[in-house]
Amino acid sequence: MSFLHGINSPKDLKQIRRVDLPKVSKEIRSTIIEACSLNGGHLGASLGATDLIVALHYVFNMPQDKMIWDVGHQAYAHKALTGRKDRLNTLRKTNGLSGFPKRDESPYDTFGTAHASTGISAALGVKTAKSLKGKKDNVVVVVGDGGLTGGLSYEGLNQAGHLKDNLIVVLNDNGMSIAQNVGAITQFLTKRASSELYEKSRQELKNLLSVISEHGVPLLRPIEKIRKSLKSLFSSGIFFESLGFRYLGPFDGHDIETMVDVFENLKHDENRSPVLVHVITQKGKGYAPAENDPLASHGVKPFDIETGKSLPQKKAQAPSYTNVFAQALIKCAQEDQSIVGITAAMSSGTGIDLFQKEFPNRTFDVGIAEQHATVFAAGLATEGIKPACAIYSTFLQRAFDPIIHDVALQNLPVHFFLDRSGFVGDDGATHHGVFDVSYLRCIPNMVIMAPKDENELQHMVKTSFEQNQPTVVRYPRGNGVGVHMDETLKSLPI
Ligand SMILES: Cc1ncc(C[n+]2csc(CCOP(=O)(O)OP(=O)(O)O)c2C)c(N)n1
Repeated sequence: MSFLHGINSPKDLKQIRRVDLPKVSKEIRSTIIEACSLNGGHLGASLGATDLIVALHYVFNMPQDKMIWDVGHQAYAHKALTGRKDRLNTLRKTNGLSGFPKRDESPYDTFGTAHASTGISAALGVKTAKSLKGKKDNVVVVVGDGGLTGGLSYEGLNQAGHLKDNLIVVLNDNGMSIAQNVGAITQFLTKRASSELYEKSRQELKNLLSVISEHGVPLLRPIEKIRKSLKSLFSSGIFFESLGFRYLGPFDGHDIETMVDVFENLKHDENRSPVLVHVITQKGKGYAPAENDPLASHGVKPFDIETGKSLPQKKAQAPSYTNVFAQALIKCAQEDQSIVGITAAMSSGTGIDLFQKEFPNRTFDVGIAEQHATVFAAGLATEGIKPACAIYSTFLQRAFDPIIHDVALQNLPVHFFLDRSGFVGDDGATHHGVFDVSYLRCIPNMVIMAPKDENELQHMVKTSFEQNQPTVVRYPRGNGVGVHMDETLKSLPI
């Protein structure tokens, strides 16, 4: 019997017995796998978030209650449960479903997303608007641990802790961004590190206790109190609690029954403070090839369901622009020790992973933080370091002010390499790199280059590092045109 067949809106989902919800998840996963096997897409994140999405839609009353997805690449199950299951196989196709939430696609898509770390701010806006109108509807935002590396998330948390409205933030923590997540906050979230510390302190306390009891001092109760506060000190909860949030978790994000209980409690919550629900999920959950290779499963090309292997593509006649950039960067860095590579959580997409293999100590993955990457690079440049900031054209939009204020006005030689300039295809409007020429040309002191082919790209990489001022090289997604590649890099006249 198919459960999903009869679900045309979240109302239908609510008719299903709780114990059967895992079966619904399983069916949704099969639909997602099938859709991605045809069109490609964000497979791993969507499979990982499916149980969470089923629990959220089971409890809350969408679309009156509101649900917002940070990035939104993980929301395929949300699309399946909100009347779009039969169109999932059109995902990312012309006239098909968008790969991200989109307001004009469905009343259940509260807010359009795709660029990371906007979710908390948007949800806080929606929640505040509801309160201004005297409405008590719930507003839930789901943000990944990757999305939490972006500074905008903290601007949202900061105001939410201040406004004290009962916004529900669900942290979907799978330890991954596209690649392994990086940064101090990520380590803080990783319970392993904190529990080691906690265990050590607990052991020391136990030793102390045995010494004290030998002397017959009845100190058991105060010491138990210290033990409890130690536990909270070493849990990731303290971070959010100090920002004015209540912290619940961490919960198993694949245990639907528990999540339903947690969300039921929060649904009628009259507390005047925001809450963070921490759930631990596994990227690619339920599909072995995706579980085994979560990095590759983040964004997949059409594949064979049985093996998980990509379907054979037409053999490329020329190297990709990404690869040509990476090889040229490596060549330049072999000659010039001052060159470093910077990526904002896109090491494989930008080719910085190849640079990292050669120069691990000269590579910086700053997290999903393009704005920070730009100012960090400007700081490096003041000390004579030559930063190569490899960022997709669409994501550099976020760094518009730092490019002007921190880089260009100080005429600092920061070198931007904009992959995915121009149209990008399947990811759609939010990802097209079509604004960079307009938003960069108006900025003083910038040299902007666009190669006509892959050979010219490699020379432009060298040329960039010879300029004592900011430079940008923009190049498209995909493969070059197949021209002869010069062995030696040369300087081009500006
Ligand atoms: C501003 C911005 N930079 C880069 C990206 C590319 N990107 C898409 S998803 C993703 C990782 C998101 O990690 P997380 O939020 O933890 O979600 P997960 O895929 O692990 O579920 C990145 C870096 C983006 N969407 N937005």
